[in-house]
Amino acid sequence: MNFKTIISSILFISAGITIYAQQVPLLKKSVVGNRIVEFIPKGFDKTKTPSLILASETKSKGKLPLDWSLIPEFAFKNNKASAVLNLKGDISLYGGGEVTGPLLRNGQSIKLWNTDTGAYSVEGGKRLYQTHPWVMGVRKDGSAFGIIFDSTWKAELITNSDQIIYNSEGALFRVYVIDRKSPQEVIKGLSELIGTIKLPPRWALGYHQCRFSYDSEKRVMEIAETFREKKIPADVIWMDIDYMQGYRVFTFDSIRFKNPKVLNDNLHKKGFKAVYMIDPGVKVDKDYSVYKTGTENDVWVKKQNGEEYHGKVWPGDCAFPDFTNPKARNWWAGLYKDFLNTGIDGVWNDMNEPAVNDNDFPEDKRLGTMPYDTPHKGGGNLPQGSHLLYHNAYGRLMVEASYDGILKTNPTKRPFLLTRSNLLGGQRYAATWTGDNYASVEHMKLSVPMSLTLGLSGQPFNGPDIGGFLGDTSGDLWANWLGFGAFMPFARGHACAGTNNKEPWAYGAEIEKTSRIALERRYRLLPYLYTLFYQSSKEGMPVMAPVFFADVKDSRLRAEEQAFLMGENLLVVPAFAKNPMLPSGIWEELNLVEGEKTDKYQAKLSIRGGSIIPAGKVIQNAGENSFDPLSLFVCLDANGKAKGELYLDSGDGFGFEKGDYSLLTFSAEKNKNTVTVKISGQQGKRNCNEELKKINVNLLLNGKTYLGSGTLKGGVTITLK
Ligand code: NBV
Repeated sequence: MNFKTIISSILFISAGITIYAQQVPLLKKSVVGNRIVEFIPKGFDKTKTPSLILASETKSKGKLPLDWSLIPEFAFKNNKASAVLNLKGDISLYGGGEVTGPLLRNGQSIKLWNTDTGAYSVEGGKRLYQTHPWVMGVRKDGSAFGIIFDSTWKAELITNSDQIIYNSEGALFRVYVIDRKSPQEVIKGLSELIGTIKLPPRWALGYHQCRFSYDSEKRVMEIAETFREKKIPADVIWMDIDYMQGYRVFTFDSIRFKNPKVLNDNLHKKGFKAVYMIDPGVKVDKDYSVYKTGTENDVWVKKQNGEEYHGKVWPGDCAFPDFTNPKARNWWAGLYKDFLNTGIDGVWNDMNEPAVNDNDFPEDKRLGTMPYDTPHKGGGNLPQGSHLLYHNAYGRLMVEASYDGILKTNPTKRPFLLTRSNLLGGQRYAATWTGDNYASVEHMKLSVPMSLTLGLSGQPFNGPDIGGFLGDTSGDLWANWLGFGAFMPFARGHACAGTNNKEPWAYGAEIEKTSRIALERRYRLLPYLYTLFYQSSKEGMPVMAPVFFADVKDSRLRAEEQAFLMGENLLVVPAFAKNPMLPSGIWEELNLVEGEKTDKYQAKLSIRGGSIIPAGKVIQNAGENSFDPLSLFVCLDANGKAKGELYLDSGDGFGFEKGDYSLLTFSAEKNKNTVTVKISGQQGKRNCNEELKKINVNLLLNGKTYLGSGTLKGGVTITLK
């Protein structure tokens, strides 16, 4: 046994005593994709550790390449399985999903036990709402690898510079290792295993306004109207729990929300969409239809003695659907029909760790959920199992059921679902936000690495509560946060009950102006953002990417976590950033709307040499026509060339799957003193000649802007003077 093996055997530390774990030999190692290897330890049993992470079962495509060096070692002791990957050389580690702390994960550890953690206070922020047993390593030369521990058992993930250690509290599991030439290729490999997001409706990329809670129809309409009066772009108003009748899910308060259909219609007339919250806990009330039908269909989680498990959440005593059971998922999906038929556009699943407020059992009073030994029924591909196995998958299974229900109700619309809890791979069903942050500069800064890490863990559609959820928000904090939050994939302002008003106009005229500018910039960039989401839905690339993606060999950039990239062509430097490490090469400042340059809160935007960024005009909601005209921002590389893409379709529905979309490739080339910009490729059947009648080109060269305009067919030629 060498030193490393001894260390990797010391995996279990209980009550201060170190117990040596038993090494477990490999049963099978096989190639299951392009430089993706599956490792199965001897003794692995699918009925003890089912996969809830992979999008589909893998197929063996042959034996390991001879040069393959990344081989995990498994161990097992006292019914607890673990795995270690020994690392060689200087490696930058990333991933782990929803985490606090730095972007660069060397020397970090997290607990994988989905937890309701206000202000990220539980266990010093090491335990959050989601589980992503995934780590990516980037070597000095820019090549990279990633590892999935395919398990949902309660666990701990340690990322030391020389070892990645995963200690679970359950049975043996499979491991997947991807080893490719760049981190981007590794992320693609990850999505080959866990799938990608579905293309969201275009409106979901607009600005979202939320509060716990806009507590009456009247207040909701006031908020919507104020956005339009003040010409601050926005797409969505959110209904938090107070719209419900006594916190009963799938009901509406009979006084304050007595006419949801009328409310939703009125919102639609103003160009808004309406998203409503649904929690998993169902009030125990024999006269409440959801509880009644749930009981009739035998869907509830039951205790070992066969009685219904009850736990306290918002409505008092609640029963919880056992989402491991296909019958329960089906029943749950069915509840969305009448609910959504009131004109609701999107759903927000909260508290689905599941958070339970009253548990009190010896090992850890703050685990905040049902007891470990609570049985779950399973069914279909899922075995019967304890809460210790299924806890981390509860939110993921809930959003699968919710997604199905939303799609079944409105089969011609793309579902929009937001979830607080999830599991690696759960991006297939829902977008996410980073839970209950605090209105502080610290949490504002933290929101960048948190979102980046989720993006590097297969969840590109994410963002924080802009402005901070808990505590009062000052105008200064709000403006700073929105100044860069406007460029995050999911952009929603939210506020906890009892805190100050946090709408863009709540802080006086100056900050209102700042907010308008920030959101106008986002809305001008919607064509680019939508294109990024399209690409992400195809290949899994993060929409918000770390700066080191711009040059994976530049070791200076590996820890940069103030600035970030939107796609790979737009650099965003938040106003708070102090001495950020920025990529070298050609980058030109991008200006989009009047007033942004003199506003101290706006993030600085730069476009990368060699790229073309498509933009629209300022619109008030994503449903308006962006393209009159289409603007192309062009920044040439050292060879005088640039290229870029624009994806467009009807913005909702599934016509794009049958070809009703257009993916345009633009290219620019400098020849002596002229630069010509033209379409160099087009995919899809959508005829966009009418939509994109006119093109304006902004050529950004050596700090100057050259303007030109023309048509889609004819292209644009600019003469440099
Ligand atoms: O439903 C109320 C809140 C919600 O606003 C927040 O975004 C969630 O993370 N919810 C948690 C319940 C508890 C809030 C203290």
